[in-house]
Amino acid sequence: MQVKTLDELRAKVIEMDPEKVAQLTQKALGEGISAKELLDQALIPAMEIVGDEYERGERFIPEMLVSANAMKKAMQLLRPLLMKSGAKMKGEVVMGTVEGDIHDIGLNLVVMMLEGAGFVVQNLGTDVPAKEFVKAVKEDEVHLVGMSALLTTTMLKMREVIEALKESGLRDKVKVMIGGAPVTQDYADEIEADGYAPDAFSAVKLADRLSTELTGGTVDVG
Ligand code: B1M
Repeated sequence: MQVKTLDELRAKVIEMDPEKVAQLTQKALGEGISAKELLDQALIPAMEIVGDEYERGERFIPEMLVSANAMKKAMQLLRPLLMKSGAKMKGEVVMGTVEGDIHDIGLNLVVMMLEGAGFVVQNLGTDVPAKEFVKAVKEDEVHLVGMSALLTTTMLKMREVIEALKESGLRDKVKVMIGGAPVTQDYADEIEADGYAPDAFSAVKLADRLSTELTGGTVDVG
């Protein structure tokens, strides 16, 4: 039964049917399927298939967008579950998708998970230039800077953000974590980021580790 619902849900994201996606997400939750299972076994694999179809020329950008919106509908329903937590505030994170890049589904998922885990998150959104990250770190008691990139061209902007933090004398004040489909641990090492996470769940573990390294544990967040 559960497998059937997950199969249907995956299919409806691919078939660009946001209403049905919302209905099936509700149904799946009613069947006791967890938010993590929904993401890992239906929603994220569906977006991978959508991307593969686009790459093969079988799908156009507007269609990719409708599938993305279907996924967002599901995420609205998952949001309260992913954010349910009695955790204490662990630190402040500034998050954004780097300049030139408008992909925000992964970014928003990481934001929701971090908030659910007890971090205060300032979400700068998409297409964020280096100077905006620097401004946010300057203006607030920020502990972590999180950057997302989905394009091989825009991931290069992550290095610029780290360089801009160095030039502003802020690099040692924060830990920098990066992620997104084309990003790897090797790339994180190369640009001297403090960590890389392949998915939203490991992003929380990474943020916990980096935050503890920086602050020694729980901090007061204004
Ligand atoms: Co775009 N797109 N897209 N797209 N798109 C990809 C990324 C692509 C791989 C598709 C393909 O060709 N197979 C390809 C990139 C190729 C490359 O660079 N190697 C591509 C392209 C080419 C483009 C355009 C250039 C197309 C064009 O205009 N010719 C264009 C670029 C626009 C721009 O940004 N300037 C474009 C546009 C779009 C849409 C607007 C139509 C839409 C985005 C809608 C939106 O986000 N609001 C879109 C979509 C939907 C995709 C795919 C299909 C799905 C992305 C997604 O949401 N995945 C994507 C194919 C793919 O990724 N397989 C594709 C689901 C999401 C949950 O995963 O974002 O990877 P992801 O996030 C994960 C992890 O990566 C990680 O955790 C998340 C959850 O597990 N993570 C982090 C992410 N950030 C993290 C940060 C962390 C830690 C972990 O710490 C800070």
